[in-house]
Amino acid sequence: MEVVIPGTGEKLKLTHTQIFINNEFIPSVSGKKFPVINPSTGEKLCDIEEGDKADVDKAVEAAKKAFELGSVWRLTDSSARGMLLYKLAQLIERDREHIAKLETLDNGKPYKDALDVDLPLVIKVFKYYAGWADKIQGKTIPIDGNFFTYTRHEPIGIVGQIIPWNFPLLMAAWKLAPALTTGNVVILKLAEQTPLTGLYLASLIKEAGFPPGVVNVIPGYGPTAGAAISEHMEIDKVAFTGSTEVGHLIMQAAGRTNLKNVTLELGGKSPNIILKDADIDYAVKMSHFALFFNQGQCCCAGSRCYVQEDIYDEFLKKTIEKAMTTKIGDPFCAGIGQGPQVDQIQFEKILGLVESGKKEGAKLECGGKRWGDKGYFIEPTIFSNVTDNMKIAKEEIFGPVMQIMKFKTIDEVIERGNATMYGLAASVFTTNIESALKIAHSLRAGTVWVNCYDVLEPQAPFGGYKMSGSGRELGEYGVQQYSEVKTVTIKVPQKNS
Ligand code: TXE
Repeated sequence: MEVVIPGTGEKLKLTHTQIFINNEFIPSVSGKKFPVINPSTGEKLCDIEEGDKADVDKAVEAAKKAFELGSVWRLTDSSARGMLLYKLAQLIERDREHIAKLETLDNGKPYKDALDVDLPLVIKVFKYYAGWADKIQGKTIPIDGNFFTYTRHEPIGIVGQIIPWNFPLLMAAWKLAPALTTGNVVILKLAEQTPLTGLYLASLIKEAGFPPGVVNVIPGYGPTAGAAISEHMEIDKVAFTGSTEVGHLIMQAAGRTNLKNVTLELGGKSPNIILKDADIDYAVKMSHFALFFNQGQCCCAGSRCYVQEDIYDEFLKKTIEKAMTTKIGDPFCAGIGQGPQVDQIQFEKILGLVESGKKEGAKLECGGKRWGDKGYFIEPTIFSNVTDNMKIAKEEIFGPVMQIMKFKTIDEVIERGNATMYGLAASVFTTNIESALKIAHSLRAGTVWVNCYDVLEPQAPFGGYKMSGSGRELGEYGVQQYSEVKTVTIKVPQKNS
C-alpha cells in the first residue's frame, strides 16, 4: 500500500499493517481492522489489523515456546544476544529516513525531529543495551555456615509492554532493548494512534535474526489488547508508559490476577524554575523547548514554569516573542517547528483545558485556538498570571500550552514545586551552584535538570516519584527491572575463608 506525503508529493510504501507473531505478519483472529489517521489532515492513512485478547493469547503461546528450557533463545550466548541487538540498531540506521517518514506521517512530529532526534536516540538505546548483554553478572556471597552461595540474574520470562504514541519508536526501543538484553521474551502492544513504525521495527527484528516468538508485536486498542496483557495469567511482567489513569488500571489488573511485576512511567506536571540570576535569554530558549518540544506531548514537559518576580516581566515578554516565531504547519515542510497534535481526542482535551484556564482567570497571552482548518493543529499558547489552584496548573495538558507563575523565594518555589501528585521531572535555571543543588535535592522528582532540559541519554535512568510511576527505565537500572535474582546455595563439606 502506498500513501502520498502531503506537501512533498513523495510516495511512501506502508509495507507492514498486520500483527507480528512468531516472526510472521498475520491477520487478526477476529478479522477486524482499525483505521490509522494522518493527524496533519484528519484523513485515513490505512487500515491495520486489530489485535485483541485472542491475538494476545496467540502471542503468549509463541512467547512461551520461545522461552522454553533448551529453546534457541535460551541457549543463545549472551554475547550473541548483544550482537542481535547491535544488528537491529544497524538495520534501523540503514532505514532511518524511511522510518522517520513513517513516524511523521503517523504522529505528526516535524520530520526533522523524527530524523534528527527520535531516530538517533532509538539507535543509541539499542546499541547501549547491546553492550550490556554479556555484562550482567551475579555475585558469590559469603553466607554463614558450610555453604557456597551465588546469585544468577535471570530473565523474568514473558514480558508485556504497552506503549504510547508521543514517541512511538523511541518508547518501543526503551522497552524492548533492556528486555531483550536480559533474555526475556516480549509481547509489545503499540498505541492505536501510531502503529506504523513499531510494525516496521518488527520486520527488522526478524531480519536481524531474533528467533521466532521472542518479540511479538500487537497493534490494537487499550481496553481490549492492552487489558488482555495486564490481566494475562501467564505474562510475568508488564511495563507501561501512558496516562496515570491507565497506570491505576494496569496495577489493579496485576493485583487481581497473577501479581505480575509492574513498572509504570506515567504523567507529569514538571516544575521548570527560573531564578533571577539565570541567563534570561538562555532560560527563555530552554523553557520554550521544555514545553513546546514534540507539540507539548512529553511526559516530562516543563509545564509549570515558575519565574522569580524580579525577572518575571522580562521573561514573559521574551517567552511570548519566542512562541510567536514558531512556524506551525505540515510537519514534512522544512523550517516547521510545530506539527499537529496526535488525534482529535488530544486536540479537544487541550482546547478544553485552554478554556478552563480562561474561565479560571489566567491571562491568555498568545494562541489559545486551532491553527488552520484541517488536521489537529493548535497555536502555541501561553498563559500568565497562573495560580497553583487552577486546573491548567494541576492537570497534565500534553499540548502546546505554557503556564507561567511568579514566585518570591527559593523555599517558596520548592514547596510549590512539590505540591503536586506527580514527580517525573524538574529543572532549575540559575548561575548559583548552591541554589541549584538546594533545589535539585529538595524536589521530589525522578529527574532534575540544571541549566538544561530533556537530556535523555540511554546511560542515565528515567522514571517517576509519586503518581508519575514506579521503577526506572534506561541505564543499569533498566537492566535490573527486567531481571530476576536467583540465589543458589550449595552445601559444602568445609568452608575455608
Ligand atoms: O493515554 P493512555 P491516552 C497522558 C497525557 C494524555 C493522556 C491520555 O496526559 O493526554 O495520558 O492519553 C493503552 N489497559 N499520556 O489516552 O490511554 C493505550 O492503548 C491497558 C502521558 O493516549 O494511557 C496505549 O497503548 N492498556 C504519556 C497506552 O495505553 C491500555 C503518554 C497509552 O494510552 C488501557 C501518553 C487499558 N485499559 C499519554 N487503556 C507519557 N507518560 O508519556 C489504554 N491503554
